[in-house]
Amino acid sequence: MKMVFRWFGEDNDTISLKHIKQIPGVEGIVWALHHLPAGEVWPLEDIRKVKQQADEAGFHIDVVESVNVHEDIKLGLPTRDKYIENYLQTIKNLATVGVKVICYNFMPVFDWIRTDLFKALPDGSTAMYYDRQMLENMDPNNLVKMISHDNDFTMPGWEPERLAYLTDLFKQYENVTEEDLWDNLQYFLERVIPVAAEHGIKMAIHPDDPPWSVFGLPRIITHKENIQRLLNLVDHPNNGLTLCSGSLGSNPNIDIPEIIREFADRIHFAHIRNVLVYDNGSFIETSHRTSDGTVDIYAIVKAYHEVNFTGYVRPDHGRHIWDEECRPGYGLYDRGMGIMYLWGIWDTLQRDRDREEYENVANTRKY
Ligand SMILES: [Mn+2]
Repeated sequence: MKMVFRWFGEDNDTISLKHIKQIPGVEGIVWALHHLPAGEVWPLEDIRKVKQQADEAGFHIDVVESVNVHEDIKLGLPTRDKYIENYLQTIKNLATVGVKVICYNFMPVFDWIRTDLFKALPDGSTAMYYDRQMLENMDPNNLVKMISHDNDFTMPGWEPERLAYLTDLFKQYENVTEEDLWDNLQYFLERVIPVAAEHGIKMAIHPDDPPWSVFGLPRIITHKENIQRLLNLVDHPNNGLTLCSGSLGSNPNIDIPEIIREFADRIHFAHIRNVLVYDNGSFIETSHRTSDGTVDIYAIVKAYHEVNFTGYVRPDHGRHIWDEECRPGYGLYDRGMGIMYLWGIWDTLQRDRDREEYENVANTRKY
């Protein structure tokens, strides 16, 4: 696995590249041009600027997260062709600096959803929390007010220009079914995958977070069968996944190691993190350690090791610990510890495998 770390850019992140450099084994930053609204072409000049910053710090910029998909594409409006053209141009521009993977998602209106960004855990740290009961009766406008009141950062997926039209957007989605969304995703992928492939870029869709319908909006990247359907929409190696253990893990019925084994060659990017799912279906993000949550992180890393995973991996979110002031979910400390937990499992598995192979060779020599 190739370890990478999400970085929101100069003046847009509390964490410096210098600090990221001190986390063992991190080779690249996962980045985006966060100042651009979805649908716009990413200018070469801006892309090269990030490339240069990464070069100076000794990082690659192979993975972009996210190039957001304009709502008109998800809605299947006639204007989508213009936005798809822009998307293709962004792909071409990203290819010029050697980008290899583009993470994106196809969730209507909202990206990820939480009800509390700083919920206290028993150890005194805070983490992002999703209250399932609270959301069932909630007006989406109130959630937006609450979430933006809670923090000072513009968060990916919650850009103000998008949310200002919330009521309009909901109206537009009123008659959009899951099947419509599948059709619109297929239309998008049929145009994007050939161009991405031609430019050496793998598209990696992020599962819906959480993986079920919220506020009555359709959601489709939600479980194994639908992942299979997504891969079949355009059956090409460059049509792949960002497998997020935290998103899928908030549904405890999903067998993530099984998904890893089955779709290994289509997983281009792995997000690894843990969540603790309560009996009532609400969940909170926890440390990466298996025993702290519901997701078996050990079994997940083991599955990646078994399939000889050579794709990119990042710790996804972390708790806010040691009084760190940071973007919700994106502090330095807990994600740094998460990486060391992942390396600990990986290195142990690797050492065991090396020893087994050595012993096999030694045994063969004996006879
Ligand atoms: Mn994720």
